[in-house]
Amino acid sequence: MSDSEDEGDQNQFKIILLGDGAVGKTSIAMRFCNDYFAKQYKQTIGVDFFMKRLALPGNTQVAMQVWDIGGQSIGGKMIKNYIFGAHAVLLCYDITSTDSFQNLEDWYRLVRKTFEKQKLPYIALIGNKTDMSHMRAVAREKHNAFAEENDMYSYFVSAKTGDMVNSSFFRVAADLSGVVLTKPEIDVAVQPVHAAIIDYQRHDDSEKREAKIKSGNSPGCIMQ
Ligand code: G3D
Ligand code: MG
Repeated sequence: MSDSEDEGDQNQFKIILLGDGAVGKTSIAMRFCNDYFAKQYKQTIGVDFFMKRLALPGNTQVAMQVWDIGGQSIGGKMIKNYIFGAHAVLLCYDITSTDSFQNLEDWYRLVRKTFEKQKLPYIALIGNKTDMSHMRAVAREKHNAFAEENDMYSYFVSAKTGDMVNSSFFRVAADLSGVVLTKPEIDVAVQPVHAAIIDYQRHDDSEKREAKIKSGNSPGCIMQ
């Protein structure tokens, strides 16, 4: 990993993926950070975060810390602590599941509550599983209306095929950095510079969480 922990000279952003279980949060995070899609579903326990560096136009380096809330439910004790301090919140649903879309109202409410007295972070609506569009249950119009009403950015991705995953994160990184992308720049495949997985072991006392860095791009990155 060489000197990769030295984040001093670059922007580092905390990105958190929220949404119901099974919408594909872990798959999206893994696709982006490792370019990997796990066929075997494994419920995440605790919180993992994945790290990936991106080089944006204009020599801007960013480190994207992508937090996966694992099996935490909306009423979970720790969830607000995880959301707190996020630069971007990605509200994820499965385009084949109406429930997962409707429940984003609650996830969004939780985000607003968490940032009650502060400026809301960058918020994006992510419709996942576009490879299953033949089974689409949430019309694009509904997606667009929800994003517009709430001033959210909007993306459609497939963690399975990888479609739009890198370009969406690239866009988020650029928006957070204030970098304006030209169309060809958006189209350029994003080359990973570095990816590492950091696992927060869950303890009863959140203050005492210890970060353990696991190196490399190993697909065995869902811990515990
Ligand atoms: P979660 O982290 O939000 O709980 P996961 O969701 O990433 O664990 O994914 C839940 C299930 O959806 C998994 O299937 C996973 O393979 C599947 N999945 C995730 N993203 C996509 C996608 O883009 N397209 C399709 N077709 N499936 C996807 P299983 O069968 O293991 O439960
Ligand atoms: Mg998961």
